[in-house]
Amino acid sequence: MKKKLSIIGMPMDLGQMRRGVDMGPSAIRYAGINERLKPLFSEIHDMGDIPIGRPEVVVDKESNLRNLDLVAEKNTLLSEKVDEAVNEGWFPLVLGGDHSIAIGTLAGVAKHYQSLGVIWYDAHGDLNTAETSPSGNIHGMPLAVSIGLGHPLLTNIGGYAPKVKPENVVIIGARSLDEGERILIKERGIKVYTMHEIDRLGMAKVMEETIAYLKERTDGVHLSLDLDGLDPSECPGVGTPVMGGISYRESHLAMEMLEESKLITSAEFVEVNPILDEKNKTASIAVGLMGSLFGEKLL
Ligand code: 6HN
Ligand code: MN
Ligand code: MN
Ligand code: MN
Repeated sequence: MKKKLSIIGMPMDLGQMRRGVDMGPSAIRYAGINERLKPLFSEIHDMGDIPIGRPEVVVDKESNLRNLDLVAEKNTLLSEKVDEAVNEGWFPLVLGGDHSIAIGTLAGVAKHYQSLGVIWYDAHGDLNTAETSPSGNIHGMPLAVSIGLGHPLLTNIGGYAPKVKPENVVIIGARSLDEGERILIKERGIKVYTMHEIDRLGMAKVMEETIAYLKERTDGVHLSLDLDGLDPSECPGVGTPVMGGISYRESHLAMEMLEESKLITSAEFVEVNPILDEKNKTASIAVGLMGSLFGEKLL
């Protein structure tokens, strides 16, 4: 892990329809991110939030994508901030916002690596395109966009595509996949640990395999952690909850193993929606997981 941390808030809710996820960065800050991570870094810069404003919802006529232009525009701003942080030697930690923000984070990060890996910790695949999406919501598409599939306004952010090779992606926690996503996973050889494999192998084995797999083929790994990857009984503050998820304990172990591996070079925590949460529980879990990811030790 790098010694200097740059926190970038991305209060964007334009990639889906439920209000409140724009308050995610505030909820995570309120849960004590700075205090918790302070002992783990030599320096922390909270860069504040990317300005999103309160724009009107516009569905793109041609593609049927909700807020296409705005999601592209705001993600471009994010990608520039992330790029700058990496250039200056800071570890970028982005706070969402809905998962469409991964488009901007990855656009800012990927150009710094020959062969970036991605861990997509999520109940969903986020591998839809305009053609396969059941909702038109861009938060269901960022992983597809990052492997170069989707609207050019999104895939070309930062002026290059794709950001990641499909074989450099590992999805962990999947339990809700749309038909088009299943096809894509098979066609492109994306590695997926569904809840079935997590139950069967245990999280320790899943992480051992993931780490060995990525170590062999990547020179940096981005962690994109959607809080809906965890079970809604523990993380109720998310817009698209799916029962039967990863536990807090398993997630904590996963983060500790990632820390030991020293593989992770950037991260984002997304989909925290304090309006749907109970006493800021989901944001608090996010901060706890960050503690483990960045090397917090009990003894
Ligand atoms: N997320 N597969 C569904 C869709 O609308 O494409 C749900 C996506 C959820 C996205 O949670 O980041
Ligand atoms: Mn997601
Ligand atoms: Mn999800
Ligand atoms: Mn532990």
